[in-house]
Amino acid sequence: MLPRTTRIAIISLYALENNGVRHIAASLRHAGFHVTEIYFKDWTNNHFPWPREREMELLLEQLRHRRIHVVGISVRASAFHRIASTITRRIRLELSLPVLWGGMHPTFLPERCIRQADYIAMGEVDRQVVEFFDRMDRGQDLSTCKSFWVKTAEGIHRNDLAPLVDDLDSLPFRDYHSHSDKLTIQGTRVRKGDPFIHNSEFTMLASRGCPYWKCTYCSNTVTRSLYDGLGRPFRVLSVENIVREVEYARTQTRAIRFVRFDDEVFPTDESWVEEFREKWPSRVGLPFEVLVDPRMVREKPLRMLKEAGLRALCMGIQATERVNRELFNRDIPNTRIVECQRIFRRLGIRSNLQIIWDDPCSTDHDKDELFRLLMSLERPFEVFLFGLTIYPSTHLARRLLREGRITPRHVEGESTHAFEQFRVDLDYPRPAADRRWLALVVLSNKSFIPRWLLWRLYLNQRYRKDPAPLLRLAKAANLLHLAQTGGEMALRGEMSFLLLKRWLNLRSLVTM
Ligand code: B12
Repeated sequence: MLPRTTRIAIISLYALENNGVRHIAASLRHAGFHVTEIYFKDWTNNHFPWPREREMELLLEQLRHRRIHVVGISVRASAFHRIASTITRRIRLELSLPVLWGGMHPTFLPERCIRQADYIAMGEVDRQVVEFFDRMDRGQDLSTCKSFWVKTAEGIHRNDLAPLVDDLDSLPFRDYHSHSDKLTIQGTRVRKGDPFIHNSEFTMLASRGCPYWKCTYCSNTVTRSLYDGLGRPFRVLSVENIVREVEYARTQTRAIRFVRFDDEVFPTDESWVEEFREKWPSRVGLPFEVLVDPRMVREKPLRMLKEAGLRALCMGIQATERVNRELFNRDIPNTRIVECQRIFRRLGIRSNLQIIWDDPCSTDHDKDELFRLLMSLERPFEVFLFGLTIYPSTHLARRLLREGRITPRHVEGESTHAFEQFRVDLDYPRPAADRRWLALVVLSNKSFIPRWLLWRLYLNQRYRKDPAPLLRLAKAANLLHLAQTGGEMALRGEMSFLLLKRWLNLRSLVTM
């Protein structure tokens, strides 16, 4: 291997787990580069405080102390645009280092991002990033690197995207061992070592992309058109590779109690699932959780996954039939949701049903229908409410802007909605009618409240004028339910300081 002289730092903003940073760092280390991963602050539910001056100083000190030559920043979510710009300015001003941005946000808005950074990486760049730094290391021309935009004195070089990596197994595992080259900056401290590996929860992906990719609010509508003709939109890792990654991670820690697969949708191809059922229990043996889509829920693969240790899943209902079809481009009848929940109950898999709230299209009638749909589902189930966040360049953003229903200020990047109401909380200011619906939806899944009582609350005209008492009831029920869930996790040995810190935000309690 060639001796490399370029010393690289990659910064993760407010995410200790950041897959993107971990993959990029692993690929570069694999090619012989010296890479420092810097985890700059962590996320907490609905609260992303602006970096303190001391945190900025610590970051700059570390870059100086480690004699870094070039800094990469992972700008995964658009809401981080301003924070990333501020950090970039400080690095360039105080250290005169070039800065490279990568992640979903520069992929969505390259023209805007290249104004701030010296270089941007578009889309997935596991292989191209090695070529980019290889050229930099040899002092060669960067301006023709595929998937990269490069700012030079002559102007901006905008290169086409390289094809997607088809064989995900060919990529190195995310690195969980280079402890001295991993730092976390939070408050007044710099901690060495991997900040996530000692957590009870291990997160990973079994795939990249999405087989549906048409839901208007999602990043996949953007990446799909960018990668048109450049590879399959949905790629799945082999079961063997997944199992090996967990085995490798467990050589670094004994803390892992369960695994959460963060895929857009977990693979359900039957032969793949069958192999998973054979290998996971004997070689990993940990409970795991996945995300599914109502269009792919079938009893047979789910039964096999249950046998392998699947204990809970998340499924996006998003909205009722009309809104799903007309606003989100999801053709999913309500009867399908009812059927899915029946399957989950038959198999004894805990279901977390996700709903998008605060969309500009749902009428009183739609909310009524949503409540009725939830009331018709077999209990128990969880309801996870998310506030609609409008990501730039998505089909939804473009349509709502075109129709004049939103202004550019409502689009993430300008807006930081994902920081404030990503998960809906009951105290957020909303019109009275909406607060009543929200309270009813939050109450709908609480098994300790009988359904007849819920119908009486629903029919009571008083709450239409003044939903405050209903909201108080919903808050109390939610708190009780959260305590119950937290207690169960503690009993299973899964509660960690990190999870508490992320989710126990008393100013904005998550609704479940
Ligand atoms: C899993 C996931 C999460 C997990 C992360 C788990 C983990 N271990 O990383 C969790 C639940 C923690 C999470 C949190 C959030 N997420 Co999220 N998440 C995803 C999801 C589904 C996959 C991300 C992923 O791991 N991809 C696989 C990796 C390998 O790809 P990647 O991150 O894109 O990285 C590649 C390239 O982008 C690039 N790259 C990335 N960083 C860098 C840096 C440099 C220097 C370079 C050169 C290249 C580079 O190279 C990488 C390898 O090819 C995406 C959707 C998607 N398809 O991307 C949403 C997504 C990224 N999330 C999103 C959002 C909004 C958030 C939150 C803000 C939500 C919230 N309020 O809590 C937080 C932000 C947390 C944070 N501080 O970053 C949005 C962002 C949209 C936007 N424009 O803002 C997305 C796109 C989903 C969507 N709705 O469309 N998320």
